[in-house]
Amino acid sequence: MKFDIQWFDRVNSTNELMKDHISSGKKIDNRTIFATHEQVSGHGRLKRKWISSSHTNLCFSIYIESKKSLNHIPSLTMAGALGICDFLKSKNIKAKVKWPNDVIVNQKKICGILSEHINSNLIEKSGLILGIGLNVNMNLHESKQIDQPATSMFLEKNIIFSLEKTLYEISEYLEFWILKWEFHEFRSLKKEWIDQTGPIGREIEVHDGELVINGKFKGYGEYGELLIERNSKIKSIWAGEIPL
Ligand code: BT5
Repeated sequence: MKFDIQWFDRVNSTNELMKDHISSGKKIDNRTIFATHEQVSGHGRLKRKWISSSHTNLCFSIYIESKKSLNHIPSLTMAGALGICDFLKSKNIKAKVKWPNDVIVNQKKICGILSEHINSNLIEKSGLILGIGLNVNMNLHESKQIDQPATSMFLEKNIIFSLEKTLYEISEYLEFWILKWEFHEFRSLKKEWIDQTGPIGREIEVHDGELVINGKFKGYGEYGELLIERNSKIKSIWAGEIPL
């Protein structure tokens, strides 16, 4: 499984570019990557802004042809996070995944992931887009523009990394986890997620907009949804944020 990496100079959002490309009936092969040197309107979940200076970090989207149901989108995000995490560990950066879509280093966010579903009747394609923002060469000043603690590979290692080479290297790690996800979805990731985000039984707090849910972390459900015990009942949580 190899990726076809296509670089763009400046786009609004690589996820949006890929969605427009597919929905307008243009040809796209499985495992195509759209990467950009500048992303001017990058976004996360709920249209939250993804901030990234031009020619500094990686912003890219991968097209994964798939007929899997929408329930499997969260675990694709998780597979992407594990791939990024393994890549960072290979650079001696102590990264950990954080539910549902982040990679963190020393309690600071280094990577955010946004997976979306797309289909086009024009070319009879149906698939998922795995959008990844990874802070590569972001400096301290740039990190202060972000409204939550953030770090980058540069801030962790004091080395400037080539963006092209970094993306190429990352694709090898993503390949490993995406293949696993294609065979057994969340089942193939569960152990690694629990190892990195445990221990089970601890108290956690999940924020979903204004809503704050407290309870005992009980692990993950069939699709990667978070399970929390409250008042002796298990609640499944599909979206939200665990504060850093
Ligand atoms: C995410 O959303 O973390 C998913 C971000 C996905 C970005 C990629 S870039 C390529 C592709 N094209 C797109 O348009 N998007 C994808 P969420 O969990 O909603 O977190 C968003 C929050 O992360 C913001 O509200 C900020 O608090 C924080 N944030 C923004 N930019 C950041 C950065 N560079 N590093 C760390 N945190 C950041």
